[in-house]
Amino acid sequence: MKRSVVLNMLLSSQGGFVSGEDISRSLNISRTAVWKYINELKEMGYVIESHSRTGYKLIACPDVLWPDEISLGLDTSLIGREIVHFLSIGSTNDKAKELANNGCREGLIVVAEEQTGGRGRLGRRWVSPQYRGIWMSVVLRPDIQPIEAQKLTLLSALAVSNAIEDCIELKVGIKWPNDLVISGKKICGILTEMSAEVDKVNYVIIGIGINANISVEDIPDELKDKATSLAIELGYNVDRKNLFRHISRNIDELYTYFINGNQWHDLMVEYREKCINVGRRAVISQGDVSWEGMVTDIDDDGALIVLDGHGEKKRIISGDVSIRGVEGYV
Ligand code: BT5
Repeated sequence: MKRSVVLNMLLSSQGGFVSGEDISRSLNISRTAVWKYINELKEMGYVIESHSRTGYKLIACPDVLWPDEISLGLDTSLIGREIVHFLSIGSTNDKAKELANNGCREGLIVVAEEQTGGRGRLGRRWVSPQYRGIWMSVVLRPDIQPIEAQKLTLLSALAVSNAIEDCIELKVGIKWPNDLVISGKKICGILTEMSAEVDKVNYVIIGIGINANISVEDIPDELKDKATSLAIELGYNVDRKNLFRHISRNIDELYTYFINGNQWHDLMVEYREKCINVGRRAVISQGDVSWEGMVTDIDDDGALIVLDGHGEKKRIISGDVSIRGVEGYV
């Protein structure tokens, strides 16, 4: 997209001026078209100084995940080759589903600054305040059996935890199957939804919610003891654009590894290392029934192996099961 190229030229000049002439020549567009793109960028929140003789200088970028900017340098093969952005939306998963039903390409990402109807599993609410997090959904079209789709949740949890660790110096743990935690509190949730026939997956939507720059005041009281954000843990705000690119790259890497038929077992070895549940007691809840046990392992299908009170091994598959620590969230 030409506007993105104009932005890239301004960003690359690192605070220097870029002449309208240079932009118009490199893009093969008129000076009026250059002016139009500059104005659009200004409307998007970019602060640009214009001088009739020297040209344009970028002074500041808005903290908004505009596709024009977050796609720059995104060298992925599949994930995020197309990005659809909203300042506010009900749920990015719902939008992604709609686009997938209309035949969008694999790897498309829907990202929003705010969700007014963000969803967790089983219809739970997902708090998604504006400009504070990364609320995104990825459309995948894997050639797998529906039963295998659960692997994509595990794969995504691993990819996103690696992406966060690429960007900040904190260890991220995985609370089986789909929560990412720092210091025993949740910083990210993943919601996998699928459209499938008996033996064929039409598409899978991976919805990812990351509390990047959420402040303590943004967290509802009832969640304060189990939710946190990267900014709260670090004491400063993170660069959401950089984090978004790392997430896309890490999912791209693990997903292409997976669909190319590589060793799933190797991913599970890594997942197990990051999983905070193994070796701990936990309360397993399924509908109205809850029981306590010792988590001993996760098998290669991603099922939790739990020793119940009678010393009997139970294999727990996610879905409608939730798990918490004996004394709290973890
Ligand atoms: C999840 O569900 O953790 C999946 C969350 C997925 C959210 C993403 S955002 C982009 C995409 N679009 C959507 O509409 N959804 C996805 P679950 O394991 O059911 O956890 C939900 C529970 O987490 C809630 O019942 C709260 O207790 C808690 N919660 C809600 N908002 C939270 C937040 N921002 N941070 C931490 N915990 C939260």
